[in-house]
Amino acid sequence: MERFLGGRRAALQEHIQRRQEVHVVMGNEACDLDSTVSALALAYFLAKTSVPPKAAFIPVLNIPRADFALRTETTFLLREHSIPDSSLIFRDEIDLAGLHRAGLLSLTLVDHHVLPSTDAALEEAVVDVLDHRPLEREWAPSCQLTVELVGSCATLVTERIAQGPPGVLDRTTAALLHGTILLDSVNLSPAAGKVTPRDVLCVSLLESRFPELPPHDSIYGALQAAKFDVSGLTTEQMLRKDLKTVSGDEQVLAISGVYMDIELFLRRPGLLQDLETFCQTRGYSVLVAMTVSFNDCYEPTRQLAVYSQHEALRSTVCRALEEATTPALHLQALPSPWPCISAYAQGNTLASRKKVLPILRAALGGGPGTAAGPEEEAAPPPTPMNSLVEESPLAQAVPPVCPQAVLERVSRMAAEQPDSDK
Ligand SMILES: [Mn+2]
Repeated sequence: MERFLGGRRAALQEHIQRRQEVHVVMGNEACDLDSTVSALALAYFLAKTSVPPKAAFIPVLNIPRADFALRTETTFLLREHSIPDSSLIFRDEIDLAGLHRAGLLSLTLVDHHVLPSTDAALEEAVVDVLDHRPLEREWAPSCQLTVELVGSCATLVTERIAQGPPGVLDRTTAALLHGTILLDSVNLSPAAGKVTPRDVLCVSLLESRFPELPPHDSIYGALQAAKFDVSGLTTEQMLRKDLKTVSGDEQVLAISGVYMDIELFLRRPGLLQDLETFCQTRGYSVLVAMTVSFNDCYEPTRQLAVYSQHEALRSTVCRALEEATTPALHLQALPSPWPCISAYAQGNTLASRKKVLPILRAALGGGPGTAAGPEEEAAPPPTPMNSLVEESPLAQAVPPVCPQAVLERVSRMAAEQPDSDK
């Protein structure tokens, strides 16, 4: 696998130059671990088994390279298996529309089967679909369809590989698929309601071929921890990882979920400059950082930092938060080292971002009618995960230092939230 990926860029160039077929395997725009691993593993399998192998099989990560650092569980797992970022090909590094116009493109979709309208032209190039969500649209009979409601698309890829000739699966591919199925199925926990017998079977199959694969709890705990590990991110990346905006009549306010204690956040080197640049380049008048961290008893703590260069606007937003009654946030002012940042401990730890958003919207003068405005959340959130700041399966998850406690809680939460992200 490592060698295969390392050679993709050269193979792509060569095929373009010689006007030979380029067969792209691509996941969805959220580009979560499942989409990434499914694309890598299936492209590898197709390259190994296609006869004659005249097409270049190219796995494509369906995000710009600049967003990859935010997929911390993916960067973690690939790093564990010595796959460098440099051998990955991202959406902004390949001209799919151009390849298609030149008649060179075949497309296999994994982990989704509805292309966004901006990619509608690529539909004609689709030859194969592997997805694990309910079929939403028809495809031409010439297109191979594998749409099965299992816990992870990686399960369908594993099954495809298992049905193929023996000896194709290598240790790295197996480990990537194994970790992905465990993460998506909430560690095969029936209580979480994600796992199916086929996911379990694929995990056993991978383990029977590679008995040295790590125990479920350790790999699941490590991936779950990596998902929320922002220690390697810049302030800008941290703010972008889990970002939503609300628009008032004239102002745009951003609210970011930040997974660290507010005191540490406020003391980040270069914070003010980073906040100013972040808001200026994106046109935000106010930025609210909702930090989520955990105490020794694994209870979540929520804190708020309100930043704005416009003092009157910051005061307006702060007052709205302080005086909110539906719900009351029970804010307590915290010392802030910066005059343009107001900081609070949020006594009402149950008030997730979903509850705080309407308060902020009202403060900006936007009526309830703007709630579903197209300007809000027009782009998919950069990180495909159940945010800790939302009411999600992980909303009250413990920090993943204690795998048992995590598993137990996550399973319980996930079971209560059947509509969480895939
Ligand atoms: Mn998936």
